[in-house]
Amino acid sequence: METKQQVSQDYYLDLESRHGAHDYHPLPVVLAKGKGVYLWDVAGKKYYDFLSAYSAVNQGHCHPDIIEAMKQQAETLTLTSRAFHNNKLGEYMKFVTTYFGFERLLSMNTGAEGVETAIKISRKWGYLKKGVPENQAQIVVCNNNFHGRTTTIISFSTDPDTKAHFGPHTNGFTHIPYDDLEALKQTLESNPNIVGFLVEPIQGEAGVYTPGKDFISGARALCSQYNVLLITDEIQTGIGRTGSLLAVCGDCTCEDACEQQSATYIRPDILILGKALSGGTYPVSGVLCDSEIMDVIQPGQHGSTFGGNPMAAAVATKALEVIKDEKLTQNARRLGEVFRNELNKYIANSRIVQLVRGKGLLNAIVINDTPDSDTAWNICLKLRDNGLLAKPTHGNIIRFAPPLVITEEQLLDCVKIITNTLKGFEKTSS
Ligand code: IF1
Repeated sequence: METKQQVSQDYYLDLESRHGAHDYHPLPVVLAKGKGVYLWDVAGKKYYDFLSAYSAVNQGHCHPDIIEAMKQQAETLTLTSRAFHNNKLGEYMKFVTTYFGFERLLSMNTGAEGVETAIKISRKWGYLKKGVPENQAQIVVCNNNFHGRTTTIISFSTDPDTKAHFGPHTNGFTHIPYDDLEALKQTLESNPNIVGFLVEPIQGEAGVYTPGKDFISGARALCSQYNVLLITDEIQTGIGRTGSLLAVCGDCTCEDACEQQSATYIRPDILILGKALSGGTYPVSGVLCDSEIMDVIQPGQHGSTFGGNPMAAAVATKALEVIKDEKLTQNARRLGEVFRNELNKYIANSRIVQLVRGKGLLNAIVINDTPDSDTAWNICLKLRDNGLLAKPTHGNIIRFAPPLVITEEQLLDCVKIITNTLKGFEKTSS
C-alpha cells in the first residue's frame, strides 16, 4: 500500500497500457493487498473477492500456513531441475497420489501444461497400449471447452477469440456437444482410433454449465466400454471448489484419501489439477494416473525446468492440507446451497436476472440481456463500487466464486451487496 502518496490508480493503468501486451480487459481496479476473502486496492478500498483468481485462491489470499511453507522453502532450496533429485519431490508425489487415490504424479507448472501433458500421455498410450496406428490418435473434446491457451489446446477450442489467427492448428481432436452422451457413444463406436475423452466436469469459462447428473458417469462407462481414457480437467473445478474434493466426487463427503470414495465417485483414468493446488501462491499443476498409463512416459520424453520443483512440492502439500484441515470442501458445499437459495429468493421477482446455477462455491448468474450487451460488465463495475469484485465470463453471465474460507456471515453480506446492486439495474431492464 502506498504510504507516502496516494498514487492514483490511473498511474498503474497507464503503465500497463503503455508497456504491456493488451491481452486482457481487466475490470478497472488496481489491487495491492489480499488476505482471506478480502482484497484492497491502491487507495486502500476493501473488497470481497468473488473470483478467487479463477478458483486458484480457494484457500483464501495469502493463507498464513501456505505462505510460511513457501517462506521456509524459499530460504532453503527453490529449484534443482529434474537433472538431480531433491528431498521434497518424492514425499510430495507420495502425499498427492495418496490424497487423490492414483498411483503416479507428473508434476508441471501451469494448467495448460497439465492439459498438454495429459494429451501427450493419452496419445502415446493409444499407440503403445491400444494399438492405434501412429499419428492417427483422436481425442474427443466438448464444444465450448476451455483447457488453456497453448497452440494445441486452442486448436480444439470452439471460441473464435481463443482460436482465430493462431493457425495452423493441431489435428487429432473430435468435437461433441457438452453433456451429450449419445453423441459421445456414436463417436466412440464409430472411431477405433479414439484414445481419450477430455472433459471439464463443469464448464467454467463457458458460463458455469453443470451437466446432467448422468453425463460424467455415463462417459465413464462408455470410455471403459470402448477402451478410451477418461481425462477430467479439474483445474478450475477441483480441490473443494464445487463442494466435493473433485467435481466428479458427486455427494461424497469423505475426508480420507480417495480410495474411501463413496459410490458417487467417478474415477477418471487421468486427472488434471492446477490453480488451487498451490492456493494461488505459485504455479503448480499435476497429472495423476496409474502406472499402466503413466509408464508410457520414459526418461527424456517429457518434463519442464520447473516441473516438480521443491518450492512447488512444499507449497502444494500445505495447500492440500489446508483444504482438509479447515474442511473447506464441506464449507463450499454448505455455503453454495445458502448462496443459491438466497439469490433465488431475489431472482423470483427479478427482471434483470434469469437464473443462478452452479455447484458448491462455483456459481454464475445469467443476466436478462443479449450476450453482446454491456449490462453484465456495468453490473460488475457497480459491484466493484459497492465493494465486491466479480467479472463476466461470456457476455451476459457473471461468475461468482469466492475463496472457500468465506464465512456464512461474509457470504450473506455479499448476497446483500449483489442483490442491492442488481436492484439498481431492474428499472432499466426491458
Ligand atoms: C485466461 C478462462 C477460467 C481452466 C481450465 C485449464 C486452464 C484453465 C478448466 C489453463 C484456466 C483461466 C485462464 C485465464 C482465465 C481463466 C479462465 F476464462 F480463461 F477460461 F478460469 F475460466 N483448464 N483458466 O479454467 O490453466 O494455463 O491458465 O494455468 O487464460 O484468461 P492455466
